[in-house]
Amino acid sequence: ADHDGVPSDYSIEVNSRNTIYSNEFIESKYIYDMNHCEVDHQKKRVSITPRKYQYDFRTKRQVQRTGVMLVGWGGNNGSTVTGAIIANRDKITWMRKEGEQHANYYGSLTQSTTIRLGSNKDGKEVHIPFNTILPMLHPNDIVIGGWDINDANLYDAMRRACVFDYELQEKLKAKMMKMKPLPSIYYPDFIAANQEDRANNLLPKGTKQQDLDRIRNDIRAFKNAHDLQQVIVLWTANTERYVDVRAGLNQTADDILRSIANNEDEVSPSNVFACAAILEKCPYINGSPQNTLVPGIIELAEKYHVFIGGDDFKSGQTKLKSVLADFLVSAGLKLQSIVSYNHLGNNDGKNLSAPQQFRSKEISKSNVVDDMVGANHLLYDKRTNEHPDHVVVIKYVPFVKDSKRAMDEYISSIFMNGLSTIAIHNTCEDSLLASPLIIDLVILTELMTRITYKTNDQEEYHSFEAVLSILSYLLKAPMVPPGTPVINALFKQHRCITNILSACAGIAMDTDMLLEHKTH
Ligand code: NAI
Ligand code: DG6
Repeated sequence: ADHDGVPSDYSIEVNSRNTIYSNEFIESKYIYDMNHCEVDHQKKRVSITPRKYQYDFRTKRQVQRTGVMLVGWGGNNGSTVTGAIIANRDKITWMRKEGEQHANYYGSLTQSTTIRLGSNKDGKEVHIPFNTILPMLHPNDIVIGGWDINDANLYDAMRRACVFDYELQEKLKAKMMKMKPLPSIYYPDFIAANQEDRANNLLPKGTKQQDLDRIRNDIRAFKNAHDLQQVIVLWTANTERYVDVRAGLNQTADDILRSIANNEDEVSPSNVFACAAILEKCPYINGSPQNTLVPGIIELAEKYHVFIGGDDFKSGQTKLKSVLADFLVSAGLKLQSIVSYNHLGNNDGKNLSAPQQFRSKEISKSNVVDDMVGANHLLYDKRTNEHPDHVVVIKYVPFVKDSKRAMDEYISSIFMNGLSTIAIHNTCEDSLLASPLIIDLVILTELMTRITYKTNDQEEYHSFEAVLSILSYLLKAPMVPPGTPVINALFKQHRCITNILSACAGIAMDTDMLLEHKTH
């Protein structure tokens, strides 16, 4: 074999003056090379000045005892990720017509992918499991809890989801029956009216300020009950409609807290959850498309030095789109039209059958090729803001349940104005795609809370920006710190994660040049 694969229980050690290990930290020095460019349109010249920046990274080695509180715990994603973690932790096996099945973490970047480190003395490529590059939380150790407006216990929720095989459901029954979501916040105006009959597990009627205080209390109680060092709050509840964004309502941290105190109608449940998490110094991740993380909440997170991330898990169709569009445009083919159809029959599909909730999803699904198109002015005329037609259709078809159908057509202009049409059909359990992303979001967010950096001119170590753009790979409409570029192309997003983690570990990052095999 040309590869030397390293098992998950190996640790890595970097032999370099630039990496120092102590009991508490892994410290690395990293030189970041960047080209500063000046474009002089009059002289028709680009002048480039390569510059070097030194970063000192410091990663705490001790993984924190971490819990995740899912908003929408009793939903398809919530019950699927919970059952999967228990099944993996308890090494559950089950039978179906194809034979015995074993629990796994397929689809998880941190658990089921590898990173190429380099070559050994025989010239064999050495790959390590992703989760060995730096100390990382193991999914089996994540403590799960959360809220749902529906009172089903997690066993009933899992049965309702129709995702797992019957025998697996029965083997999970004893543990999942005992898990019950906490009562939650329900402001009917924000999710589809067709969800009303689900809302039977609600906080006592009160003001939005009382809701905020109760959610904060729940977070504290969960942290204490499980003796946790870190709690991450993650929204996997129904897609809400967009909230208005305007001065006085939610443009600043003071605005949003005042709006909650004033019981403003335009404050959504997810706004309240995000504020509660931040005020409790817990990272908040938005797995749905709505614009929860309004400027005021971003400012609040910055003020409290708490990480936030979003929006909307990037699971199947969009993940492929962010590869295919990148492939086409990078190949010099002019992508002209993308039409994406979905039909699905789960509760998410039912909620999205209402226009305002569909609109939130349509926005997050539609912007995912902008960076690739924007980066190629040879194909797309900047002056006319030329871009491909892009249409997204979602239909609710109850019979197919969680087994979502995704059909896409991509049409590109090719050499000498020929046309190339690519059609794709994917059938897949939606929750089996989203659940590993929830796991990765928790693991990477926990890791980021242990990493600090300083540059040459800084005395103190700092955390990364509050908006965790490193999570972009996992999200359809990645949030980035205000004024910074959004990257949707999947492999750029992937390299961003592996390169930052390599820098923190003090490892030379994989440039894919393989010069050692191309030179004498
Ligand atoms: P689901 O409808 O099965 O689950 C959502 C749960 O949230 C329900 O149990 C509902 O009762 C609960 N809920 C609604 N409002 C709530 C509130 N204010 N507080 C607490 N609980 C509340 O949906 P599913 O399939 O689990 O998806 C969850 C979210 O993730 C949706 O917004 C969906 O658009 C998003 N998503 C899903 C992806 C997937 O592949 N499954 C991918 C990308 C995003
Ligand atoms: C139908 O589009 C329902 C949605 O919630 C999607 O299933 C979900 O956003 C996943 O979309 P994608 O494009 O990442 O597969």
